[in-house]
Amino acid sequence: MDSMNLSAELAHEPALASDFVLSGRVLRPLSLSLDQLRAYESVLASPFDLRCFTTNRYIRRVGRYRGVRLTDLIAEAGLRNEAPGDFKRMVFVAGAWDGYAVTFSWHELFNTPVGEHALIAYECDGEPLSAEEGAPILFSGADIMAAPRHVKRLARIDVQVLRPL
Ligand SMILES: Nc1nc2c(c(=O)[nH]1)N[C@H]1C(S)=C(S)[C@@H](COP(=O)(O)O)O[C@H]1N2
Ligand SMILES: [Mo]
Repeated sequence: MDSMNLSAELAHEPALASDFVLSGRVLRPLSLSLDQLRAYESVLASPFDLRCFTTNRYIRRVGRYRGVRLTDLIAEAGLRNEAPGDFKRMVFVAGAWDGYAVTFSWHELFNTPVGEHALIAYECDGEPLSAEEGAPILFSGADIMAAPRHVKRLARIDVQVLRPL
């Protein structure tokens, strides 16, 4: 599915659903509620400054998110490599209910320190985050600018294999 379709489809979802799915080029698609997410092994992120990439406006200091590593969920779903080397062109498109989306690549997640710090967060400073507050939030704690990937109300992670040139 391309990102335009992703936005159109998600924009019609009823308000404040908090389940998200991991689907696309996987063996076992996952659909998880916030409660199910809480049952996984979790990690604690470091506080960070949130600054808007587009406007350069400082937004706020964000506390310590707790969440599940994206790589753990990908491992559970299992990647579907149909041809040798497919994973080298594999991307993870993470979209929210409002159509906002960011990408990760397979190499970035599994072959750089980014993967260790890419979390799907459901708690901040020990307090549960509600859907109204943005949960689940996909957050990339190893991004080096104060405008990290930070997707509120994550709805879907779609695993795609890009065409070679
Ligand atoms: N779902 C979703 N997540 C999003 C956005 C958005 O529009 N939708 N905007 C991003 C941008 S551009 C910024 S700067 C921050 C804003 O965070 P705030 O809404 O808590 O101020 O969230 C990011 N996450
Ligand atoms: Mo932003």
